[in-house]
Amino acid sequence: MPFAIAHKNTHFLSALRLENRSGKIPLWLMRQAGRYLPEYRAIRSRHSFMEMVQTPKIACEITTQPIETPPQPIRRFQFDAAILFSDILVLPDALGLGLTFEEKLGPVFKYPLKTPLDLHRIEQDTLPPCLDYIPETIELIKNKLDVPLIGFAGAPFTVASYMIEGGTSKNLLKTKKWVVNNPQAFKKLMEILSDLTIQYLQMQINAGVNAVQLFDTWAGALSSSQMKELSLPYIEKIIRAIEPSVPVIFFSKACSSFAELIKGVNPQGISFDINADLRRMREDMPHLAIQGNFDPDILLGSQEAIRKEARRIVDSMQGDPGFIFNLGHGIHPETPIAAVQTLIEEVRR
Ligand code: 1CP
Repeated sequence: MPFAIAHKNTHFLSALRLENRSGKIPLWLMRQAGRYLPEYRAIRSRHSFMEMVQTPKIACEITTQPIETPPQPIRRFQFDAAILFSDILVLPDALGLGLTFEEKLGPVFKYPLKTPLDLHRIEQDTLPPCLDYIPETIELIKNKLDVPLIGFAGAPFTVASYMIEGGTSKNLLKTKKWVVNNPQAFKKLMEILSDLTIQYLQMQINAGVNAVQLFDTWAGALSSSQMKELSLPYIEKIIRAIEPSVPVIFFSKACSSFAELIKGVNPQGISFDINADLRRMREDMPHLAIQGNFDPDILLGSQEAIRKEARRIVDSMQGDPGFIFNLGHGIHPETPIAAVQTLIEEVRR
């Protein structure tokens, strides 16, 4: 296996290679550096989200949780990996779509792709230099961190859906209209995005990330034949380009439904949504790392409920050399710190 380990904490990277025999289950949480943390909210009250992401010192501080500043999760919770503080939508922002994050609305693009005629606006062979803050941030982080750093990008379909919808959408109907009425133009969009995503991830790898996660949150909006024809080939292209240098973990809220298809494009690991029975998934995919899949809603419940569900997942994957504990989706901003503490304690027991 080509992936080098240069950290004191090796559990996460060895689990990705299915070689974790330490008895310790590696653990990190999607959105672990986000809004549930009071210190995140304190910084956020002084800056816009994009300012935070685009200022390497701030993005580094949020990712690495330095020991000098009071409670920060890597130190407080001892996660086994950190994830770059950024967003899947910074790539379309760099392509000129004008991203802001608005209270209650979430991400909003000022210049969405309204029709296939807009494709010419984003067509380019190389990454815009305005993304240079990303490697700068990663280099700062790497100097501070003693756990592996995860880089990431959105998968082309999920990123395209935001570019077409102009922001968050319940049913992705504008996107589905493109898919149905203009499949050729949609493929063109996926081609542009997959080529740029490969460059974007390679830039992160060159700057020092140790693994990458590809987020295809909304893939479940596609039928399986649409997934096969319009999305999967581009995911496969990205994985093939990236895997020789670092492992790729694929995440979607639809991983349970598309498990067989995703397995077929050979990511090193799959991060499962809450619906998956991980032990069954392990029987179906003995050679992939499996990450997941604690229901983040349960973190809003009682301590006993949290302990019980954590125990159930840990018991079902006990001794598995390729298991990484995570949530089935990002942590809710309302999650109490004590709930995260309880979850981690129970997994570590
Ligand atoms: O207002 C704020 O403070 C912004 C909140 C926030 C944060 C903390 C957003 C806006 N993005 C992030 C960070 C983020 N986003 C990370 C890195 C940090 C970490 O994990 O700790 C990552 C990996 C993401 C990825 C992301 N962004 C996804 C894929 C994962 C997922 O949660 O499904 C998606 C869909 C986005 C879009 C996005 N960005 C922000 C929000 C609130 C959303 C979701 C909007 C929606 O539901 O449509």
